[in-house]
Amino acid sequence: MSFLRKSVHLMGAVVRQQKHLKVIAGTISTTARDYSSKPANEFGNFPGAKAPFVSKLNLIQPEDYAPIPIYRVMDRDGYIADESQDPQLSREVVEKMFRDMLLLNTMDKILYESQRQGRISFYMTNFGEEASHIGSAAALEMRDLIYGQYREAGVLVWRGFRIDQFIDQCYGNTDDLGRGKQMPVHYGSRELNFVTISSPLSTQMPQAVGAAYAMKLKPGNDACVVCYFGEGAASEGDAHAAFNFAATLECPVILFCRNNGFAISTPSNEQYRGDGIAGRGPMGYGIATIRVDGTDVFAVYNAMKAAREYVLKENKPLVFEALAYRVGHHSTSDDSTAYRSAEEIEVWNSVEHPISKLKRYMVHKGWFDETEETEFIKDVRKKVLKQIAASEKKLKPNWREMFEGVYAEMPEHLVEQQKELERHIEAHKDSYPLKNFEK
Ligand SMILES: Cc1ncc(C[n+]2csc(CCOP(=O)(O)OP(=O)(O)O)c2C)c(N)n1
Ligand SMILES: [Mg+2]
Repeated sequence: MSFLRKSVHLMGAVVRQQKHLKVIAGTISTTARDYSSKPANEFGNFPGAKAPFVSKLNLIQPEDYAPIPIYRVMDRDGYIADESQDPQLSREVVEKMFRDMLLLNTMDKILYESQRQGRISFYMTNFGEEASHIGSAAALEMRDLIYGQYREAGVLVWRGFRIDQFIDQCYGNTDDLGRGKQMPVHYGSRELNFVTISSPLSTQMPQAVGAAYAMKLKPGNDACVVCYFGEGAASEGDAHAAFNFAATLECPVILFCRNNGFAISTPSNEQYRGDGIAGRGPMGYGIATIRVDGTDVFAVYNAMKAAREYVLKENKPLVFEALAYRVGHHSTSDDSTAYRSAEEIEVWNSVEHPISKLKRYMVHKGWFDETEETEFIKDVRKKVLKQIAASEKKLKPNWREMFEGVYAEMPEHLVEQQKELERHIEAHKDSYPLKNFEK
C-alpha cells in the first residue's frame, strides 16, 4: 500500500471510530447514511439540522463521547510499533529533520540568553515543539502559504530561512526583512511563502481562511494554506470566525493547532472543557480532523501529508491538533516555574522530548553519530555567536521609515506625524542614539 493510501486509510479509521463514538446511551446512531433509511415521520428535516426523532429524552454529557485518539508512529524509545506506518524516509531526509531540529534548539538557547544579557528586547523559544514544526513543514510544498502565530520558527528553518535572517530580525537592523517594525521573533518571508507574524492573537486565522478561499477560486489551484495557532489563541473570537468560514466556504486550509498545554500561565484545563481543539472539528464545525502526537516527527509528517492531500482533493478545511508540551517559559517575560513544577518540565525535556525520540530512532537505524552531533551543535553555536556580533553592529533603519510601508501613498495625518517627530528629534538630538540609525 502506498504511503498516501495508508494515511488516508488511517484517517478513515479515525472517522469510523468517531462514528461509533457518536452512539449516545446506546440508542441512536447519528451517521448521515442512517438518516436516509428512516421513514420521513421518524426524521426531523429542519433547515438548521437533520436528525432522527426520538421519544426518549437524552441529556448528552461530554463524557458520553470518548476522546479522539492520538495518532502516533514512534514510541518514546524511537521504535515504530506498526511498520506499515513508517514513512520510510531516506537517511538524507531524516538527517535534515534532525539537524534542523538541533539548529532551532541551539539557536533558541543562545538567543534566549542574549535577551537575558540585554542584547535583544524579547525572545520566544520553541523547546519541545520542534517535531511539530519540522514534521509538518517537511510534508508541505514550498508553494503552500504559511500563516504562523510566533512559535513556529522551525517551519522557517526547514524552508531555508538563514541564521543571519533570524538574528537580523531579532535585532531589527537594516538587514531585517521587516525593517525593524516588529518585535523580535515576528518573522516573515515573501520568498519562503511565510506571512509576517502579528502579535495580536488569532488575527492570522481569518486571514488564512480568506487566502485559502482566494486560492480555491484560482483555476487549477494546487496549493493550500496552513494556519498555525496555539490552543490559547483558539479561545479568541477570531478563531471561531475562521473555523466557521473555513467550513461553510469550504476552503483548502489546514488549521494547525499546536496544543502545548499552556497559554502563558493558563493551563489548557482552564482554557476549555471539551476534547481539546480536535474535539471542536467534526461535531462543532463539521470539519475533518486529525489529532497527533506532536512530539513524534513521523506522526506529524504522515498526518500532514494526508491532511494536505485531503484539503486539496476535497477543497475543504481540516483541523489538525498536534499535542506537545511547551518546555520553555512562554517568553522572556515569563517564569513558568511559578505555575508548574520543575519535575513535570523535566519529563518533557528528556524522555518525551521530540529530539531525543528521533535520535533513538536514528540510533536503531545505525544513522546516529555522536561526534557528528557534537560537531554540528558546536558549529551552529559558532555561527550564531558570530552572527550576533555582526547583527549588533549593523545600523537600524532610518527612523522616518516607521511611518512608511503600509500605504502606497502616505496619508496626510501620517505626513503630519512624521514632521512632528522630525521637529521633536531636531530639538532633542542629544537624547537619542541617532548614530545607530541610517541617515
Ligand atoms: C488578542 C491578544 N490577547 C492577548 C495576548 C497576549 N498573549 C500573547 S501570547 C498569549 C498566550 C497564547 O497561548 P497559545 O495560543 O496557547 O500559544 P503558545 O504561547 O502556547 O504557543 C497571550 C495571552 C495577545 N498577544 N493578543
Ligand atoms: Mg499554548
